[in-house]
Amino acid sequence: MKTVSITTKIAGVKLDACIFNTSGPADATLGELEIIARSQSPAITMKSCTLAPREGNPEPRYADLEYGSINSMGLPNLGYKAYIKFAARLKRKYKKPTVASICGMTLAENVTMFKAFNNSAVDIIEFNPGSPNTIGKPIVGYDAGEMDRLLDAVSKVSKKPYGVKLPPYFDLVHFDQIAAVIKKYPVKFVTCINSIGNGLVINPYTEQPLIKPKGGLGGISGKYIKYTTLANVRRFYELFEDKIQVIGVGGVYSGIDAFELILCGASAVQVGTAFLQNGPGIFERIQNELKDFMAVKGYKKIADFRGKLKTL
Ligand code: RRO
Repeated sequence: MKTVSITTKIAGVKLDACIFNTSGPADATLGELEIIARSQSPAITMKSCTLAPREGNPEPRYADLEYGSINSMGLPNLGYKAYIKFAARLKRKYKKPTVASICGMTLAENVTMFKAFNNSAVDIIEFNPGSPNTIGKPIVGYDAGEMDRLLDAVSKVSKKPYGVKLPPYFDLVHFDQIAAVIKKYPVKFVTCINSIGNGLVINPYTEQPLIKPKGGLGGISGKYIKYTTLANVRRFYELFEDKIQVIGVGGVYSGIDAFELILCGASAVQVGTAFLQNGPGIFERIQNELKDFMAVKGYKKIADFRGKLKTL
């Protein structure tokens, strides 16, 4: 077993394992981030941040479902300055790479935050134009023109390696359009996928939705979305010809789920709902399951099978 390695590199930053936490679940406060720091997650990804602190949407705004979750958190976060401080502290104490997630409300806000993170302990920036839950705001990642404008602006100021967390795409033309925009800029990776936006879960007994914001509409995550994750990872891996890395997230509960994403081309895998539902031990469990499955297959490192999905 010792001969199996699951180390990886994202944007040039070495990770001791290829399974880590995604931005969003239980990563908005220093206490929550320290729980991730003490787990086997090889990096610490922080909640998407905005210029000013935000309370987020009214509660209830999250519900566990049989096979995943629905959320309309509405970006509750402490404001970017808090995450600059947390990153320095976490780095000193735990020596793990930190990932900041930036989700500004306007182009100017995004530019301000990218500039500020240049002078921080953060190792990697994940730009998040894919949130489905900001009331009154469209999902920016579905507008190729707006993506172009934003990437142009942030690329001009960012000195840290950065990637983009994408919403899920469903139409092959949209993959082509977004990939063409991303290729124009020094984007190091894409993270596929954010939750599938604007699902509705209702309780037939109470005749009410499960969550309050937007009449019950929210992002769907967990096992429901794994096949959309696989398709998005695969398509972007092919379109980027491995020149821009892909991180897979969405529906990963086991080592075999992670294996499948890597087989489709992912260089690393993030865990969201499964972390919320199972606690921080999930990272070690998935890593061990992945190593066990690789040993069965005779693979010694993720490069042995990454992207090598066979054809029929
Ligand atoms: O905070 C949220 O409501 C949220 C965000 Br920023 C996101 O990117 N994805 C999501 O499912 N929820």
